[in-house]
Formats: sequence, structure tokens, C-alpha cells
Amino acid sequence: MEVAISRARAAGTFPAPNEPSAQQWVEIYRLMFLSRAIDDREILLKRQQKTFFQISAAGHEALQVGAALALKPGYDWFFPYYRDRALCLGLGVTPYDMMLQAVGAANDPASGGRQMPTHWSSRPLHIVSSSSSTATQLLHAVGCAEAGRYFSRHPEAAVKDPGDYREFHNVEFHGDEVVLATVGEGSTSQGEFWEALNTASNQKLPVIFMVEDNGYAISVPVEVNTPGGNISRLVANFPHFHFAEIDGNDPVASLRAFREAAAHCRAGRGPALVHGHCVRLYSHSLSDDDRLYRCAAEREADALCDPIARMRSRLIAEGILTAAEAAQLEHGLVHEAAEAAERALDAPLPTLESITAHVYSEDLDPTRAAFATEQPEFPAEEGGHRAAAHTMADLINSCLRDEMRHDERIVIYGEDVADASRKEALDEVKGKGGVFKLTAGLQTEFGAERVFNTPLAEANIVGRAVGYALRGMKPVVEIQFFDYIWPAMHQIHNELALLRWRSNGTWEAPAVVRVPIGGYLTGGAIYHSQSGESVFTHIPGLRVVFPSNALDANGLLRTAIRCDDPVLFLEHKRLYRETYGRALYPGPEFAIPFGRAKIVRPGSEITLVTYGALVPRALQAAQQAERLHAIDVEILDLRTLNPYDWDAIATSVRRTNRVIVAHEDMLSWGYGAEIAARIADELFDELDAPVRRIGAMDTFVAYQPKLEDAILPQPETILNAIVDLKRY
Ligand SMILES: Cc1ncc(C[n+]2csc(CCOP(=O)(O)OP(=O)(O)O)c2C)c(N)n1
Ligand SMILES: [Mg+2]
Repeated sequence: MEVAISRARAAGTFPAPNEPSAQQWVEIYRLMFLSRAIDDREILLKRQQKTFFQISAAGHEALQVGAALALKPGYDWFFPYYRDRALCLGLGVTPYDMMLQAVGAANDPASGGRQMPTHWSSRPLHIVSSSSSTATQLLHAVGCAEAGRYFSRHPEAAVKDPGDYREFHNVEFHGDEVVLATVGEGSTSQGEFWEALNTASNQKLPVIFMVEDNGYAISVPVEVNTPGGNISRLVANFPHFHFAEIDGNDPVASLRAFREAAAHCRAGRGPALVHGHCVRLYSHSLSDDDRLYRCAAEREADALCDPIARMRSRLIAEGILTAAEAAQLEHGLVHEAAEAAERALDAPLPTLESITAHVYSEDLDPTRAAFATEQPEFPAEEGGHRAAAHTMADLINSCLRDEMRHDERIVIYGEDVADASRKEALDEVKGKGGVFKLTAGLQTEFGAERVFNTPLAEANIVGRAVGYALRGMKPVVEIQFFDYIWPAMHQIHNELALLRWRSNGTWEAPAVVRVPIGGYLTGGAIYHSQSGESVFTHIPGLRVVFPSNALDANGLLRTAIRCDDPVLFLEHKRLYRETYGRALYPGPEFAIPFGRAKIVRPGSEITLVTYGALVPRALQAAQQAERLHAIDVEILDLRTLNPYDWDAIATSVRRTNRVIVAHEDMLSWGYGAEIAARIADELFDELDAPVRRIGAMDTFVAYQPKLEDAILPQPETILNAIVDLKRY
């Protein structure tokens, strides 16, 4: 990819004195004007139906150019939003790159024709791919800053290891880099804004938040979003912050404010928030018409604040340019934008074959044999005694411990996962280590920089993981209960799983999200019993794992951690300490590839496809079917739900000609619907009976055990289905 860093940027940073030289004034004006010229050209193209969407930076140019020139592209890190054209021009994105995205060209460097215009991304410049979701990027910026700090304190963690995901991630850090995250004033209403400020403040992270306050969020004026109408007043009490509230129509005020903010951050004193008041000169986007909701007088007043017109007058008044020189410069820039557009319109479009590229890592396939280090090395002895079988909880804990020893890039965090946040307590107490104790002892062994508690905010947990992972670290985070994953859903669906595809393979976030799931708890009730795995298997880019026993949990978690894709690792709470499925410790290298089902009971008459807590229940049912009805059932434990082992299902169904798909989650629109549909479609000729499904009733799980028993599938439910299906 071609990266043109503009002339003034070639030296790295914009020259330091607070008052720019004449040449610097002209450079600021050049960037501002060029940004507007590209916007205007794009609007023309959209009206000619040569492009498909347009959103402009008009009115924000001064604020953005000041920020760009105060920071160092390719050294600092940038999490912009869709209105940041002048910022990205100032960082070195070229007009041609922008036009390639506007037309959706194959070699649009930001997304290969996948994202709308102005959804920035450039790896060499450290501009991280942005989504359309407002404010999600702020948490990525926080995680990114945490990762930079971590590597500067643990430089040895940056070493590559050819055995896992680390082979494919170059780590870059300097120790004093800052992270810029930008946001509109309306989007400061998002919880993620406050969650980001919370952690940046608490951790004194070098993040500069730039609030671009144009007074409107589409049609909603600022006072509706922000009580009192001014975000600076609301955030003023966050500790460790440097705050600045500026006239965003003045590029020199902006440059000064961002230099001061960057100095505060680089010195390790904490984060900064620069609140710039600017104007939105055009409608929100070309799909909007602001005459529908703004008075004419207000729009005219904003037009008088146009930062480009003001800057032009200033240059002429100060004798830096004559009117003729300004006109000549502008003419050249309009021509530059037009020429970039013409070239982009001739660029090749993406091929249809390219659509499926970069959904998952193409470097490291977690189904491949390299992850089949099976043949566990069971020890004969442990701690001077004959080795004993361990629970699933124990073997997940030992996998986490072994992997943390093996890979210094792993950090573990979530709610209550630390042994004790107050370190002085650790001399006295045993430690918590998770509400289910899955992370017990890890903070004590690896320290509070690698194992720590977060604020009680699930989007914070997953959003930061995206930021950590895109810097090459391996966050292995915990959501305390599946029932509370929903605040993080936006981050999982629109960010974690999507980053690779939307950036056409330029960025990725291979984090692991561990989640206790499921019911059968006798009193777990509505909010501690939920299933819902099919909601996540419906997300391209996300691997979903659901082990049913201790050994599988250990081997699959190792693969989840070492692989290069984001993984949702579902752990059934009821199975954590069951007698069923205990196993000896399999050693620190035991791994199981994804996408390989296990035949937990061979049989010849009916195939029962299942996973999770239904595996032991299906086994009970199969034993009774054999004993009471002489029916021989084969049970397949899928172990991973995305990818899943279609070959194993097809092979078994071809032999038995009858199949049941059983899961704990609700029947309708559940995971089994997909498997059953595919069997009906591709194996129709093999079937002697309809495909049968088993799942929970289409309700939530009640507290009263009598109701819970009726709502969730029981061994008898499975047995009845087996007997019924054999009648065909
Ligand atoms: C999470 C989310 N909700 C809604 C939208 C639709 N949307 C796009 S931009 C926008 C307004 C944003 O206003 P503001 O943050 O002030 O930024 P501005 O566009 O004014 O620069 C809305 C509601 C979205 N993109 N993401
Ligand atoms: Mg706004």
C-alpha cells in the first residue's frame, strides 16, 4: 500500500514552536482546503451516482488539522470516527486513497470496497479501522494504550514465537506513544464513552479524547444529549485528566491544545480530553437535510464561522498569502481532488471471489493438525501422590496457568477474576479468583499487571480486549455470567468479530472471551441459567467453543488462546465440578483442534448430535434406550460450534439413517435448527425418519426447580425422542 506522508510531515512531527511559521500556516490551510475540496468532489460524485454515500468534515477541518499536526503518524495510534477527513489527510492518508474507498475499489487500502467512505484504516500510519458504531472505538483506544504500556514494561513479551498467533503479529512500541480517540458530542452519551474515561482515568493512560462538538447528532441538538449542553462541565472531575475546551474553528488553538495534551500524556501524567466547538456546515450526511430541523438564522450563523474562510482571511490579513496566491493554491487543490477522483473511478472493482476473504485468519487455521498435540501426557504422580482426576474447573485453571507461563502476552481480566485487587490483602487472605474460582491463584503467581479486576462494565471488558489484541497481545477475558454478556454484544458483534473482515485483513483482534453459561442449577433462575450460543454462531468471524468435559475444556482452551481468531469460549457452569468428565492433568502442550466432534458413544441405529450439558444427559438416555428398548444410539459431542464437524455428522447419519439434534437452549431458532436443516438438505436420501430436534421450552428458565425441570430438556425427553424416532 502506498502511503504518502505530506511534505510538512516528512520530518515526523510538525515543527514545534507554538506559533507556526508562515510556511506552516500555509500547510495548515492547504490541508484544510484539500479536505473540503475532497468532500465537495465526493458530493458531486454521489449526485452523479458514481459513489453511494457521502459524509463530510466540513466545519471540522481546523480542529482536526491541529490534532493531526501535533501527533506522530506511524508512532502514535489513532482511533478516528467517520467525520475525520482532515485529521486523516494530516496524518498522511492520500486523496486517492479516500476516493478509492468512495467508489468501493478493490485496492481501497482501508477496506477493499467493504466499508463506506471515511471509515479510515492504515496500518503504516497506525490508523485503526473504524466501524460506523458511535463511540465503540474509544474502548479500543484504551486497550491499545494499555498494551503499549505493557510492552514497554515487558519488552521480552514482544518476541515472536513461531508456534502460535505470535508468529503473525509484529509488535511496535516506544514507551511514550499516545493514542488519539475522536468522537462527536452526541456520541458522548454512549455508555462506552464513560466506560473509556473511567479506565483511562483510573489507569492514567496516555489517551487523548477529542470531542468534536458541532452541536448536533444528526438532528438532535446538544442539550438533548448532554445535560447542560456542555460535555466539558460533566467530565471535569475525572482524576488525572488534562482538559482543554477550545474554539475548534481556530487551527492554531487546536494545534496548541493538542501539543499540550500530548505532552501531558507522553509524560505519563494521565489522559487528556480536548473539547473543540466547531460547526457542521453541511447536513449530517448526504442522506440528511438539515433544513428540516434547523432554523435558517442558525445555519447562516454557522456559515459565518466557516474555518476555511476565516483562515483564508487571516493568511491574507497577515500578509502570508496574497489573494491571488490563495486562489492559485485553492485551484491546485480542487484539481488534485478531481484528479484523484478520476483515477479512482478507473480503478478495478473487488472480485466476487474476494467476498469471503479475511472472515477468519488465513495465517493460522485452528482446525489444522498443528493443534492436534493430543496424546495427553498424563503424569503418574502429582504433589507426591498418585495423580487424580480433576474437574473441568481445575483443568481450565491449569490451562490458563500453563499458557500464562508459556506466553507473556497473555493478560487475564474481568469482574472478580483477581485474587484481591488490594495487594496488601493478599498477605492475609486466600484470594477470590473468579466467582467460580476459575482464575484462582493466577494474580498471585503472575502479578496484578497480568491478572486484574475491571470496572463492572461488560462492554469495557470486550472493547479493551479489541485494543489489546490489535497491538499483538492476547487478552483472555471473562464475562462473569452468560446472562450478562449483552452489554458487550455490540463490541462482540460489530467490533471483535468484524475487525478483520471490514479492514480486508489489515487488522485483527484474536482475543478469547470465556463465559460461564447454562442452567440445571436448581435455583439459577432467569438471570443465571441462560443459553444462547446460536446468537453467537450467527456472527461471522467469531469462533464458538462449548466443551462438555474437563479434558476437552483444557485442550480446546489452549487452541483458543494460541489461535489467531477471536473465540467465545463457553463453559457450562453445571459441568465445572461434575463427577462426569473429570480427567487427569494432560500436560502443558495438550491441544485439540477446532471442528472435530468426538464420538462419546458409538452406536448403529440413531445418531444423536449434541454438546455441552446435554452430553451427560444424552449418555444417560442412550444407556436406558439400550437397556429398556434395545436401541443402539451413537452420540456425537460437537465440542466446537463454529466451526463444527459436518463430516462427522454426515458419516454417522449415513450409517444410522436417523438423527436427533439436542441442545439445552430454546428449541425455536436454536443451534439445532441449522444442523437439522443442513441434514435435511444434504442427507435427504440417507434418512429413514424426519430429523428430530430437542431443546428447552421457548421461555426463560424459572427459579422454582419444578418449573426448571420442565423447561429444560431432561434425559427422559431425549429417551422419548429416541424411542419415537425408532418407530419410523
Ligand atoms: C451505536 C450507533 N447508534 C446510532 C448510529 C447512527 N448515527 C450515526 S451518526 C449519529 C449521530 C452522531 O452525532 P455526533 O456524535 O454528534 O457526531 P457528528 O456526526 O455530529 O460528528 C447517529 C445517531 C450509529 N452509527 N451508531
Ligand atoms: Mg455532533
